[in-house]
Amino acid sequence: MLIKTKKSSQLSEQQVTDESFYHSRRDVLKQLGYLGAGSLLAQSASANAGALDFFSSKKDVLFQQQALKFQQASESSQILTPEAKVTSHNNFYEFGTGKGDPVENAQGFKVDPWQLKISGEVDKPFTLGYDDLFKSFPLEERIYRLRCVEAWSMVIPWIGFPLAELIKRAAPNSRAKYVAFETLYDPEQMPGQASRRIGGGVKYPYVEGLRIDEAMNPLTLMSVGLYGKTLPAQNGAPIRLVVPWKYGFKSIKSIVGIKLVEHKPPTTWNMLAANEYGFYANVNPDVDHPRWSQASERRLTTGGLLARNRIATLPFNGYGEEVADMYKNMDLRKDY
Ligand SMILES: Nc1nc2c(c(=O)[nH]1)N[C@H]1C(S)=C(S)[C@@H](COP(=O)(O)O)O[C@H]1N2
Ligand SMILES: [Mo]
Repeated sequence: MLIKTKKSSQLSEQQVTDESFYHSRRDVLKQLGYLGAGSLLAQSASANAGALDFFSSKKDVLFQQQALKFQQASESSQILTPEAKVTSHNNFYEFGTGKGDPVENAQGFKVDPWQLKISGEVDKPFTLGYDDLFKSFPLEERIYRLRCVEAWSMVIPWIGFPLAELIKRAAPNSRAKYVAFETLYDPEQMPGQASRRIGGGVKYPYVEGLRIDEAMNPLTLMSVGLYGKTLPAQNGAPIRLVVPWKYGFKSIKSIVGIKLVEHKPPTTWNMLAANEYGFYANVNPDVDHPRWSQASERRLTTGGLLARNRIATLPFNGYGEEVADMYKNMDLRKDY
């Protein structure tokens, strides 16, 4: 699948390190004896592993190891989180608040038939059925970092289409200033909606919102799949939002309603704790959560030691080049 617009922050499949490639490089390094306890950083280093053969003297080998570390440092933001992790470590409170609850409780979730209704301040409202979700707009693959407000993050290969395409088709009118999203409400299928205890006290249905320019930004994706397959239920099947420069809670799952509206819509986490979760929720290492720091994050990569990979959090989750302009007249400490 093609990535249409490629900026520095948009990764292509060739640029990232997938799980099997990671392991094969690891084996090469191991054979060469470079995988001692002190050289963990070199584990994922380098398409140039073969080039190590050319370094004969001890000094040159050390130099090369140093170079590999640099390469690892710049590559660490690009290692794909393994599929098994992406689909088993989830936040989807409709299916329970534990990270392992959604994969367990969402297995029987019925997504076909589905109805996604686009309405509100538009000239051409429409509804998409299950099959329409996959064939109405050209699908593309986007590899994005997902930064949860809880300070962990993943790198996920999504499949989807720009939200802008869907909105354009609805022909918004001049009153359309915000976009309001709503998750399915079905307590019979979603145990978290039937029980305050299981659902963490959240008011359902889960709702989210974006300003219209944020919704129209080319990075904003409607996702129908990941790792080359349709979305697993626990990741928000059959269709969810992905806004890579914002905290993960903005990326609302299992959407049934998209409404263009004139006024800023209510959003679930903001309603629950306005002092902790703002409407904008742009990833920002300089604005701490009242109960923890947002300066760094735990990147979920592979199992083992790297699973505890602590890295610096970047403003706008590293997508500033594409999105910072939208906020140039705002105080992001106030509008967190
Ligand atoms: N409807 C709904 N959408 C949701 C959530 C939720 O609980 N319910 N959790 C959010 C949070 S906090 C995060 S971090 C992401 C996690 O997406 P993932 O499980 O696919 O990684 O989904 C977001 N979307
Ligand atoms: Mo999150």
